[in-house]
Amino acid sequence: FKSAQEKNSTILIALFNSLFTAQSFNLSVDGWIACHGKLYLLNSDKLNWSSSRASCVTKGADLVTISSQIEQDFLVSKIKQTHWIGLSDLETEGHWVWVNNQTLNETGVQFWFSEGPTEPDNWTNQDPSGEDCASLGDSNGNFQSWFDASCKKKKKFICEKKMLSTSIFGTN
Ligand SMILES: [Ca+2]
Ligand SMILES: [Ca+2]
Repeated sequence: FKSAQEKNSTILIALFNSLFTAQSFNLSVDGWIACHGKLYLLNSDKLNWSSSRASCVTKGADLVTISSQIEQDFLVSKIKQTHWIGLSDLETEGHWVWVNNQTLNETGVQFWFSEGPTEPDNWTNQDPSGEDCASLGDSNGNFQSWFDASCKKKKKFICEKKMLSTSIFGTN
């Protein structure tokens, strides 16, 4: 037989579980979409890169980190316009780092545009400070690749966060 204390903890755990499940469910209804244990939000507001990141952070998330072909393909299938992603070379020109501090070598995948002019090109014609922030897709309909762009540009953006509970989505 369980002690009263054990019973209380069991009830507490059950309460927490239903809370988390309800929250995950609500978040997915509120525009968060689930894929392989992560939740993504495609924001239709257009903000510059750092404001986009701040907006994700206020939602308990961050700009998306793309670390696999599966993740890239999933996001490509969801967008029809250019979106900011969580990749920049703001600290050191040419050294691209994700918002979770992983480098492209560490994640092992990169999907820069390479048909014709190769990205990243740190183009300075529009913004003399160059291009230090990465987007998935450009304004010419190339949604399958990454482009570096001026961080001051206003774009839609993708937030990502870990799923709080896998109980209703399975354990992938
Ligand atoms: Ca740059
Ligand atoms: Ca560029």
